[in-house]
Amino acid sequence: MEDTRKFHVKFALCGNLAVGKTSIRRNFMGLHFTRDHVSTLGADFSLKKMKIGQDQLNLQIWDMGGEDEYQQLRKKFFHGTRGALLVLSLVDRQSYLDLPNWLEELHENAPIDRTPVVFLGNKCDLDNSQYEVNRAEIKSFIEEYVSNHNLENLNYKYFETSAKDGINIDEAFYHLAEITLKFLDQDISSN
Ligand SMILES: Nc1nc2c(ncn2[C@@H]2O[C@H](COP(=O)(O)OP(=O)(O)OP(=O)(O)O)[C@@H](O)[C@H]2O)c(=O)[nH]1
Ligand SMILES: [Mg+2]
Repeated sequence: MEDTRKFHVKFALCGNLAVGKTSIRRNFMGLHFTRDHVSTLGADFSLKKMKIGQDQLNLQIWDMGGEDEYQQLRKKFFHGTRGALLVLSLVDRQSYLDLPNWLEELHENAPIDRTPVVFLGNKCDLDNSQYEVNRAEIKSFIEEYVSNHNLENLNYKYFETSAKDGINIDEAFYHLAEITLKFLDQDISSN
């Protein structure tokens, strides 16, 4: 039988204030949902082991505070990020409009051609009538970004999630972990 390979991998959860980053991390960690918004000060992190095929990923999940005033501080926390979960809230149009700023900030600190990103449209449990952004525009924004920057091999994907009801959270982390592992494999074979 093949030996289990172990990798230490850093993921970043980013996106505007109150889109649900901490709630998503908590759901992934098996913790209960809270209605209160306790804004993350600077950044916070969780550790979780994940099995992908034969491999074990020891994930460090960095959850960035969304406040503008933390931008300088976030730089430190982004360092060494191997994959990102970029979160918007479906009921907050500004969080969609600000996606380019987050991508710019991420890619100033992690190489654009080697850092896979998954996009999460969070709060999908809320009624459609409250949505301020639709799936088609999010998808076309992502497609355009991928094509403008030649990122087809990074397999960027969009998930609609609910941290409240636990919809698509595990799936999004699993997808990101799989893609990240491909790049880790390439790093090993090129060394
Ligand atoms: N209905 C619904 N509410 C959510 C969901 N996820 C988060 N919330 C609520 O949205 C608010 C903000 O959630 P947080 O997880 O603290 O957001 P955050 O992105 O970590 O915010 P900052 O740390 O301030 O940047 C809280 O009141 C949560 O209860 C969701 O999937 N559905
Ligand atoms: Mg938070």
